[in-house]
Amino acid sequence: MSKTERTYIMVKPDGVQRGLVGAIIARFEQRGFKLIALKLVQATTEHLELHYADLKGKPFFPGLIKYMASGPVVAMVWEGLDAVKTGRVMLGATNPLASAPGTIRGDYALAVGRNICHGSDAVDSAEKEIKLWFPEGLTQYSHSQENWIFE
Ligand code: IDP
Ligand code: MG
Repeated sequence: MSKTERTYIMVKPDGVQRGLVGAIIARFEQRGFKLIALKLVQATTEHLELHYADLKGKPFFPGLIKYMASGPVVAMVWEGLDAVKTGRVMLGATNPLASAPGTIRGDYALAVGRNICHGSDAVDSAEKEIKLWFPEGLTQYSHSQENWIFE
């Protein structure tokens, strides 16, 4: 766990279509995380198959890839203390019906196959996902609120 831990967060096509991009960004900003990268991308099937390589073979895999390619996604990198685990807590459980109210999925979604937002599940998968979605690299800047967010 470090102040500069990074996680890959992605608003899925349903989150974009439902106008939830701003609400999701606001939650990470307000929590104190630093925005490191952000872009709107129409991902290819090949790219999504790499992103979800661990799930290849699951019965829902073809539907998942089709869903994720059905419109643009918003790809983001957020940095801060325990960003990966905290990002997952903010997202809620994979199945929105099991996600606590107050979480992103628990507030905005109902179906596991339309759960509006992705978040890395471990530091090593975050590193892989950040490289996959941002091969161009990330922007460096200092965050003026840092001394108010951390001791
Ligand atoms: P996660 O997104 O919470 O990490 P994963 O198990 O990595 O969950 O699954 C990736 C995505 O695949 C989920 O967010 C969800 O959109 C989809 N998914 C997972 N399980 C199912 C299922 O049983 N039916 C349909 N889609 C599923
Ligand atoms: Mg996952």
